[in-house]
Amino acid sequence: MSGSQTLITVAPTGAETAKADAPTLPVTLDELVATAVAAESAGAALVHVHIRDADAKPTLDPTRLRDTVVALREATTLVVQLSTGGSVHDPFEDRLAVLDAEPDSCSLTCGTVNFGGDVFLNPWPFMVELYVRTQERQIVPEFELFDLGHVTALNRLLAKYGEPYGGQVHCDLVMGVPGGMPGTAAALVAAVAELPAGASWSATGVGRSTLPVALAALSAGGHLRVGMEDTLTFAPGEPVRDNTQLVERAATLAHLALRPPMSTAQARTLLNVKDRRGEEAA
Ligand code: KMH
Ligand code: ZN
Repeated sequence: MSGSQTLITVAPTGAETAKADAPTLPVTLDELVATAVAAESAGAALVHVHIRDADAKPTLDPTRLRDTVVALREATTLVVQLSTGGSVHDPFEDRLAVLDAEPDSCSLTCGTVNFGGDVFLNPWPFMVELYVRTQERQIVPEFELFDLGHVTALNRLLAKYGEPYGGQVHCDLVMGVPGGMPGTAAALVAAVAELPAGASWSATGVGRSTLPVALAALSAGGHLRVGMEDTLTFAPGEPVRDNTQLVERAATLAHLALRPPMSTAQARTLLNVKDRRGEEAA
């Protein structure tokens, strides 16, 4: 599936880090839009979005989500992907309602996983409900795979409920979460071997597994996800400056691999996202 170019996803915020602990974490809409603009210039083609409330706490507020999608579409040509994972504390109904904001894409995690001292809940009935809604709403799901068993659940989902909207199965291996699969080349190869034929995939290494996972992904034909949702340390003892620094490093790696960053137009074609640009005013 490799293709000749690399889709770089930026995941700028996440739900776990406090602004006080990472001052350049984008938590306001203005900060998020500025981050997205810079990320697009640096080579990103997709933005994976978590938002914060007025107190910089994670939220799935429907109005804020919709405003965020509109603002990102106005300021960039990035594929806009909303997180349906939210934080480990978000109720299922709120996570399902994320689709009302009409993003191009949404995350869909294929199973429950221990998440440090918490549990990230994704039971089968929730997965099914979310998947069917993506098909009805014509939103491209990105299947988040935190563990090898999640790949099994993905294959089961596709077998029972058919292909995703757009027809392209696109996955992200989220590796190195305390409780999920390790961020190693061996784990990446094992997971990729079980993906459905023709699937495209990126990989994310959390924390210190960022670089090993990125290098393994490039060598195995995969795409890259980077950002402050996953990585706050650029090198031992050196905090990440900002999201742009991580996207620039990913772009450099992609160029070194002779698989340069994909444009946003190419990403839209790869994922077959519905063109919703221009619909916002309604
Ligand atoms: N914040 C994690 C509990 C997703 O965005 O879909 C879930 C997460 C996955 O980040
Ligand atoms: Zn996320």
